Amino acid sequence: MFIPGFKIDDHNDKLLKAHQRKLKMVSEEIRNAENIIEKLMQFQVAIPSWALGTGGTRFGRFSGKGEPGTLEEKIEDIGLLHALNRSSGAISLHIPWDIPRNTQSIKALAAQLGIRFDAVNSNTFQDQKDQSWSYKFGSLHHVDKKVRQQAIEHNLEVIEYGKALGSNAITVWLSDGSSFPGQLNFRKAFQNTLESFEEIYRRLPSDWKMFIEYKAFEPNFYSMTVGDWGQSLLYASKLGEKAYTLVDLGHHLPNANIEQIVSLLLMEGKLGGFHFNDSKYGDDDLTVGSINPYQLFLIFYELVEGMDERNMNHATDLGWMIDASHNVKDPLEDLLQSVEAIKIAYAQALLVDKEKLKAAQQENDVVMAQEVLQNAFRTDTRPLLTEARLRAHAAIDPLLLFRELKVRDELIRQRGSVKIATGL
Ligand code: PSV
Ligand code: MN
Ligand code: MN
Repeated sequence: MFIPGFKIDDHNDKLLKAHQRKLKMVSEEIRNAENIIEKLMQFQVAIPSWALGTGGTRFGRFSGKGEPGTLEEKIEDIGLLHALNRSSGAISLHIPWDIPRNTQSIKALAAQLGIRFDAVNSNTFQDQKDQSWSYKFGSLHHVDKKVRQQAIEHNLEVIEYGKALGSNAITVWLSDGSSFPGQLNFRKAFQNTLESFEEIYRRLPSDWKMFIEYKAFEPNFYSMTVGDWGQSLLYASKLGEKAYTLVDLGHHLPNANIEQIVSLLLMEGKLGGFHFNDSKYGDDDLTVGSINPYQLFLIFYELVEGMDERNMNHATDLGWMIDASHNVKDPLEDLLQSVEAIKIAYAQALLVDKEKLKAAQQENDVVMAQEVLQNAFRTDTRPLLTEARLRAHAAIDPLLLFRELKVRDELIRQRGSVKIATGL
C-alpha cells in the first residue's frame, strides 16, 4: 500500500487552522521554537523489523490481521509509517528472523521509501534449524569453544549482511547467563565472552560501531553475563573505540536511575545507542511513554545536555531505535505512538533552560532546579512536532490519518486476515 501525497495534503488542509492556532500559542511561550522544529525534522527513529507483527508473551500470541509476512512487506510497513510521520526513516534488522536474501532489491525498495538500514542485530539466543551446536547453555560465553565459534561466525555473517545493505553498526544482545548458583564461573564466562567479542570486533569494518546491549535478567534469572551497564562498559572499554554500550530502557532492575547511567556513559564517550520502550515491571516492551513519560523526559534531558557538551549531532551520533512489541494494539498504530512519545520528550528536553538550571545547581537551589525541569516537561510541545511534520510533508495527525485511510483494512485486503510475521 502506498499513501499518495494528495491524501496527506487533504488531511492537512482540514487540520491546518487549528494547528496554526496552537503553534502560535506555544511559540509565544518559548524562546527557541524555530530551533526545536528544525531539530525535530532531522531526528529519525529506527523501527525494528520484529515490531511490525503482533508480539506475544510466553503464554501465547494472538496474531493480528494483515501483518507483514516477508521482509519486503515489513519495509513497506515502515514506509507507511515514514510517509505518515517522516520520522521513521530507518529499519533495524534482526538476523536470522529477517534475512535479506536479495540485498539489491531490498536496498532499492528501502531507498525508494526513504528508509536506511540502522544497526543489524545478531541472534544467538535461539537455536536455528540445521545449527550444529545448541545455545541452551549460552553462546559467546559457552564453556565449549565450538559453540562460541559458531556464535562468533553468526555475528560475522550478520556484519556481512549489514555491509551489503549499507548499515554501519551491529547490536549484540546475549541471553547468556545462569539460572542457578554454581552453574557458572563468572570470571570464566566473562573472559570467554570477551575473547569472542574480540574476534568479532577484529572483523568489524573500520567505519562500523559495535553496540553491546546489557540486560539484568531474563531469560536467565540468577546471572546475566552482560547484565548491567558496568559489564557492558567493561567489555566496550576493553574492546576499543568502535565498541559502545547500548541502553535498552527495559533492561534494568526496578527503579534504576537510567538518566544517571546515560549521563555517565556519555561523559565517557561510550554511549552508542538506545532501544526505547516502556515498562512497569521488567522488560515489558510497552509503547514508549505509555507508563513513565517523566523518566523518558529526564533521560532525554541528560542526552541533550551530554551530547551538547561533547558537540555531538543529536540526529546522527547515537543509534535511536524502538524495541517494543506486545499483544494488544495494532503494531503500526503502536509504533506511531512510540515515535511521537520519543519526539515529545526530545522537544521537552530541548526546551529546558540550561543556564537557569546550571545556576540553580550552583546555588544548591533545589526548588528552582525542579521548577526549571518541570516547566519544560509540562509544556505541550506537540504543536512543534506537528509543525516539523508539516514542513516535512507528513501528516498533521498521523494516527488519525492512518485510521481515516483505513490502512489496516487495506493491508488485510492485500495480505489476508491471518498472517504470522516471521521470526516471532
Ligand atoms: C532482548 O530482550 C531484546 O531487548 C534485545 O534487543 C533483542 O535483540 C530484542 O529484545 C528482540 O527480542
Ligand atoms: Mn533491546
Ligand atoms: Mn528487551
